[in-house]
Parts: sequence; C-alpha cells; structure tokens
Amino acid sequence: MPEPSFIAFSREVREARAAGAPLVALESTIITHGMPWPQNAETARLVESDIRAAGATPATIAVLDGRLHVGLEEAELESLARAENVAKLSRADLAACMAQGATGATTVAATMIGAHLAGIEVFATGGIGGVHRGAEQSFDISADLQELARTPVSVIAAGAKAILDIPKTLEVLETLGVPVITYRQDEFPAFWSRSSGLPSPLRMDSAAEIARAHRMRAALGLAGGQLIANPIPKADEIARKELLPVIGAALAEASARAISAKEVTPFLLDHIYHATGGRSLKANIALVRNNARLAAAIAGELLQLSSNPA
Ligand code: PSU
Ligand code: MN
Repeated sequence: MPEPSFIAFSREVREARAAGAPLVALESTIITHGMPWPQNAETARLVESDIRAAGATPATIAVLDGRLHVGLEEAELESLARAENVAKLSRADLAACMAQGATGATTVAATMIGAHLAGIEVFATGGIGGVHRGAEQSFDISADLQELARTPVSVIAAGAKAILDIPKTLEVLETLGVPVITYRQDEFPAFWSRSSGLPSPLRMDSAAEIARAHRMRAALGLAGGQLIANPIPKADEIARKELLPVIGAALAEASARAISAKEVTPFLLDHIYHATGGRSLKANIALVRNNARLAAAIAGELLQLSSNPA
C-alpha cells in the first residue's frame, strides 16, 4: 500500500502492517495533558507493553514536526512526554498543525482520524471528552462525540468522567447515532468509579460480540464508530460518593478562575489529582491498562472476522 509522505509509521507498526497483525491505536493528549511527568511516560510504556502481551501492536499517534506519526519510537515518546506547552489537537487543529510543521498531541477525535487513515479499527484510551456541565451556557461539547459519529473506529474508554455532564453526554451520543456499549455490566461507568447511576444504552459480554457489531455497522453502511465503556477494575476504583465532592470543588475552582475551552479538562484533572493525594492518577493508570487489554482482544477478534467472514 503506498503511503502518503505526511504519515510516518514506527518500525514496529510498519512490520505489523506488513504482517497483517492486529493493531491498537493510542492517543497522545493523555500523555501531554492528562498525566504529569514522569508517570505519563511510564504509563504510555506500560500500556504499549500490555497491548503487546495481549498479542497486538500498539500505535501511539501524535504530530511531530508536521508529520502524523502512527507509532512512536521510544525516544519520540520520551521527548513528547517531557515537552511542555504541546498543542492539543482535535479535528479542527490537525491539518493546521501539520501544515505549519509543528508538534501536537492528538485527542480522541484526532487519534481516531489518524487511526482510520492507517487502517486501524480499535483505539484504547482513558476517558473521552463529552458534554461539559453548564454546556447550556458555554456550548462546550467535545468534538470527540462528533468524531465517534463519523469515523469508523471502536474506542475503548472507562466511560465518561463525572467532571462532565454524563446524562447530556449520553443524550448527545444517542442523537448522533453512536452505539454506547458497556462491557460486562448494565450500568454506564464513570471513569474512576464503576458506577454513574445511569443505565448503559447497550451491554456486551465478549470481545467477539463487540467485533461483530463493529463489522455489522460497516456492512449496513453506517458511518462512525462505537464507544465501548469498560468499567475500571473493582480493586482500583474510587467510589462515586467519595469523588463527587472533590469534583464539585474542582469545578468551582475552574469557574472562579474562569478556565475555559481546551484548558478545562487538564485543569480539572490536575485539581482532582492533588485533592485525592494522587489516587486519581493511580486509578487512571489502572483503567487505561485495562482498556488496552480489552482493545487488543477486540483487534484480535476483528482479524478473525476478516479471515473467516460470517
Ligand atoms: N479525559 C481524560 N484524560 C484526557 C482527556 C480526556 O481522562 O487526557 C483528553 C482526551 O484526549 C480527550 C480530550 O479527547 O481530553 C477532550 O478534550 P476536549 O474536552 O477539549 O475535547
Ligand atoms: Mn471542549
């Protein structure tokens, strides 16, 4: 397959593509904006090795000096993790950043675009962006939701954070026609907690079923991907009733300081990290690793379906 000069594959991803091996995409905003140094680099490496251990190849996506990298070499990952003031790229910013020869980290939306360009159908992350609380005033609704409606990638996340308005996030996903499938429980999970108090629109109990649903959407000519909500493991969760006051305080602080737009999510995450004495970060690392393992299993099942179509 000829590849455009604006895409750069890592050695490992190039080999996996040549061998037809399963690939799992990973985002880079979680590295630059979602976690502090050095845990960001450590987590990125752990998640990559979890995917390898589960039989797939990791492809961390980022824009480096104007090229869309699909898979990062160790030194590239390290320098991105150490960098400060890296741009946060969503659908709206991706092409501009590349045209300017700049460097940026990809959000869920931009990572889905990169994954799809590279023929990768499965992407593991922590949490997706969604409808922010107070969106009726601010109109702050993440472009991640629109992307799920148009780009055919299954995104494995631990649900949506309670820093968002979860009922409105689920409403918008329904309006956009995005399947929201919770893995092995009836309730939609809320990132650090297994519980959100809201039922999940759909539930599936195996990676094979999720892979079949992914293929069925394509067969029906339906655009877009799937949101797979994978609850954080019980041993790692922080109970909802413990988190709600912390989230309330973080939101109040953000509003007092007039934090807006792209800064909102990183600000809240950092506030909650300090308020929980670092426990939120520990939970975050555990849930991303858990999502990586499920994503690798789904990528394996998709490959099976391609070689033995039903
Ligand atoms: N949620 C997290 N960690 C993150 C993000 C969300 O727990 O790092 C990042 C993801 O990259 C997501 C983005 O796509 O924030 C959403 O930002 P916005 O709300 O500005 O679209
Ligand atoms: Mn936003």
